[in-house]
Amino acid sequence: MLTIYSEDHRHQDGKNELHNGKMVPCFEMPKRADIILERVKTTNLGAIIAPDDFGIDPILRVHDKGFVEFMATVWEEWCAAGNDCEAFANTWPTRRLRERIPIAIEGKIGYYALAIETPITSGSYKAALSSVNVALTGQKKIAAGAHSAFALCRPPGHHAAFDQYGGYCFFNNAAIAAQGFLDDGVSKVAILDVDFHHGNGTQDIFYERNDVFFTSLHGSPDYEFPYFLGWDDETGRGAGEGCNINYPLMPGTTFDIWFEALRDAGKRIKEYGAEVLIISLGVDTFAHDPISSFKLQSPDFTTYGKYIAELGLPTLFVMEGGYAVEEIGINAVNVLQGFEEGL
Ligand code: OKP
Ligand code: ZN
Repeated sequence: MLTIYSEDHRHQDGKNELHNGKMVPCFEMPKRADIILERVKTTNLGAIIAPDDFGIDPILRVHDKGFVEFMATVWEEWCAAGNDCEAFANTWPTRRLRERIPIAIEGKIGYYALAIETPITSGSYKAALSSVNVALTGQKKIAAGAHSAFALCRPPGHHAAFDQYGGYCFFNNAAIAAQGFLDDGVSKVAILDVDFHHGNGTQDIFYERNDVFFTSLHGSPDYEFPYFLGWDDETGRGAGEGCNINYPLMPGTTFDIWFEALRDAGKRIKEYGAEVLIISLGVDTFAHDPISSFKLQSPDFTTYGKYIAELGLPTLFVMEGGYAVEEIGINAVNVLQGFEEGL
């Protein structure tokens, strides 16, 4: 399987995040991609190529223009306001406040942020653009006839909504790739999100559409981030009714329960009639992940990769989360190797 990778992910290198009341080193760190890349190499998964540059037009197909402009200028505005540290939001347009975009950057950042943990740094925008290019390069390879590709994206993307960043995500790489397939002539795309966290951003972007089917297995929002979306009564709206399926699962969920949900999701993808599949590949379902609570073991990733291949669809793997850094390469590449075994 072909891997797409860019060194530019290094430009997102936040120092700290607020976790359980303390500032701790960011879980989402450059080493995550380094370890995955190393595993791709040692397992001889296949060729590794650098991405092409697609500019911002494909991003504007799924994200708000004001939001993309904010991402491009936030660091400059943050520094111009006299700050000499990473940028965080601290105020939000919550219930009964107005959703009007303030002029001051401290207000604007709260308008566009969905959570507090993600530091915006001098290189965030550059890294986010490179991650989009990695996903789109994989998408183009598949559109040109490849059966699969691995977009080694970093930073991740599935929490990034139409006009919001957060949860370590800036632009929604998987959503941009899905729109890329549609723009290249595919009529039905499915996105299967296996990250431990609900893909609220992807759901948000396609909620009222029937050309992208979104399904996600994740820790129930009653207990886990992003807390405010991801229940099983969220099935899509308008034309999108029936094209969104969530599998909220209890903390402590083991592989047998998880895999049963995955097989149900797979069945729904087939029923939908998807022509192409995108996997939002988070491996934070691993038992030893430091911020998650599922119980998958490394061999389980191979098992489910094999099942994904049995769906018989051209498949783009888009890297999302996974914070047990030493094992992230084994777990992510196990999925890809399982997929190849299942062909
Ligand atoms: C990004 B991705 C844990 C708080 C978690 C943010 C998690 C973002 C996960 N106490 N806060 O889906 O892997
Ligand atoms: Zn996650």
